[in-house]
Order: sequence, then structure tokens, then C-alpha cells
Amino acid sequence: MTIFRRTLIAVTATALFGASVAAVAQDIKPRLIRFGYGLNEQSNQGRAAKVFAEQVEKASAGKMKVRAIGAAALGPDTQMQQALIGGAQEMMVGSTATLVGITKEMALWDTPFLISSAKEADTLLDGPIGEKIKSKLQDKGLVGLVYWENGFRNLTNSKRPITKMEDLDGVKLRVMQNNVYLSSFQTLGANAVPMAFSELFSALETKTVDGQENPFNTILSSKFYEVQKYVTVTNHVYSPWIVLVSKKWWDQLSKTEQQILTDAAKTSRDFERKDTREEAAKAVGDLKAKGMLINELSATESARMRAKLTKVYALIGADIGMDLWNEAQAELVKIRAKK
Ligand code: TK8
Repeated sequence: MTIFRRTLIAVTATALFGASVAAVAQDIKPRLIRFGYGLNEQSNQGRAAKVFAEQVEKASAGKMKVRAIGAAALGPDTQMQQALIGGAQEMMVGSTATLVGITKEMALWDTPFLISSAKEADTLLDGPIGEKIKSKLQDKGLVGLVYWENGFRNLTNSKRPITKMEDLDGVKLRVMQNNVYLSSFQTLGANAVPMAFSELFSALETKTVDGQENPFNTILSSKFYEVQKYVTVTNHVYSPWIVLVSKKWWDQLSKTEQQILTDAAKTSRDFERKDTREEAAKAVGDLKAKGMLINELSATESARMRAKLTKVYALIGADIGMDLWNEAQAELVKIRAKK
């Protein structure tokens, strides 16, 4: 339909129905959804954002249009969260870890070694515990649609291979802006520095920090191999991403439109998890090919770190409430028994 015809319809509508003109114009103009994210377009996050955009356009027959905007061009996670709450931006995907300032219960997902397999992750996140935590966002002006996989996090640094806890002494390690992460790495002896992801590459390049921790996928897609030499396989925490909608904006949508977004989010989640797992499975080879030196943490050292990190459990329990903490533990016992 040409702009001229659209205008004509709008003008006619004004003449005929007066006040209902806004509604008519909205039917004709597609809804524009700015969907922000932090990683590059060529990343698991970027690929899944694209799938989400395609699904929404297809299901709405072009009436809803998603502009996926990556590389933190709309700002880092925390800034986008505020934009969503204020209604200045419609959607985003980002770490649950940067959401704790808004919804403290999200700190459950920061628990070191809470989740030990993809199956546990999916069952816990998509089950009653994940739903309960997600629903807490509503009061804060956000709607959580689905969890995507960021993944199991591993350490990289430019100083030395980390083969035992003591090797972390004095390593300036960037962590997410999150107290549990900060305490965890302080507990392990590192000099932990909270920083937005969008500042990380240049901080590594200029040696403002020596290292960082992220899943293999991100180490690859963010080209950290250009500025980091050592990878230590620690799998110290399973980290989710969450797809968020501005509640202010969501409340203006029709039920059909809300359903389209919910369905597309689920499709993108299933795609994203599969894609991420496939990429992670061959990442060690890819990172080696880029010149990184990779070491696995021995079982003994891993157990030592784990034991040390139980110290932060009390902190998490206090943040999220012991009821939720105990419910999550009970749910994990159930999931593990079903194997
Ligand atoms: C991307 C971040 C990233 C996270 C981090 O915006 O900050 O280290 O793992 O995925 O959310």
C-alpha cells in the first residue's frame, strides 16, 4: 500500500470517525520493535535474534517488525533494562546476572556449580522455578518471555595458565556487574573488577584487566583470542540469557500480538539452545586453532574451588530468600533422580 493511500485512509477515517483515527493508523503501520543485545551479529545471540525477528514478521504477516540491534549499540544490558522499564525501547536479550539490581531473585542463576548439564538447565529454567523468578519481573516494569542459553562459563587471561586456585592471585579479572560474581572471584583470590560487557574487549586489549570469564561461544564471537592467551575450562557456572519486553509497551498490545511474541520467543529459544550447544561442542578446537592454550582444571582443583565457593551460598540465600533457595535445590534433586 502506498503512503498516499495510507494517508488517504487516515484522512477519510478522521473525517468519518474522528477519535478512532489513531487506531486506524496503527492497524496500517507495522509495529516497530527495537530488540537490543550485547554481542556481535555473528554470534549465537545475533543468530537467534534474527530467528526471532523472522518469526515475528512471518506470524504477524508483516504487521510487526523487529529491528535486532546488536553489539550494545543501544547500550549495555543495564541501560537497556532501564529503557525497557521507561518504555523507550521495546525488547532486549541479556544476562540474568545484570538484572539482580531490579529483581534480586535472579541471583539464583549466579550460584556457582548449581547446574551441571544442559538437561538440568532446561528443566529448571523452563519449569516452575524459572517461571516463578521470571514472574517477579512484572512488578518492576518488565515481562520475561523465555530464557536462552549463554552457557557454562570458563576463564581466560593473558598472564598464565590457571591450574590451581593460587594461580588466580593478583589476576585482574573482569566480572559482570553482580555481587555474587564479585564475591565468588574475590573468594578464589582474584582481583575482581565489575565492568559492562561492552567495555570488556578494549579493557583486555589495554590490559586494564588481565582476564574475564564467559562461555566458549562468546570467547569466539567476541574475538577474545586476539587479546587473551590462556583458557581454563572451569564450567564454574551455567549462565542464562533472558528475553525481556517493556511492560509499558506490552500492555498496549492485543492478545494476538502478545501471543505472536510469546510463540516466536519460544521458537528462538529452541533454535538458540541447539545452535549454542553445537557451537560450544566444537569450540575447543576452534579456540586452539586461533592460538589459545587450553587447560582443564584437575578434579582435585575443581573440588577445592567448589568447596571454597560454598561460602557465597549464604549470600545468595539471603538475597533470594531461603524458601526459593530450598525449592530450587529440591527441584534439582527431582530432576537428577529422573535421569
Ligand atoms: C552480553 C552479556 C554477556 C555476559 C557478560 O551483553 O556480560 O559477560 O556473559 O553475554 O550479557
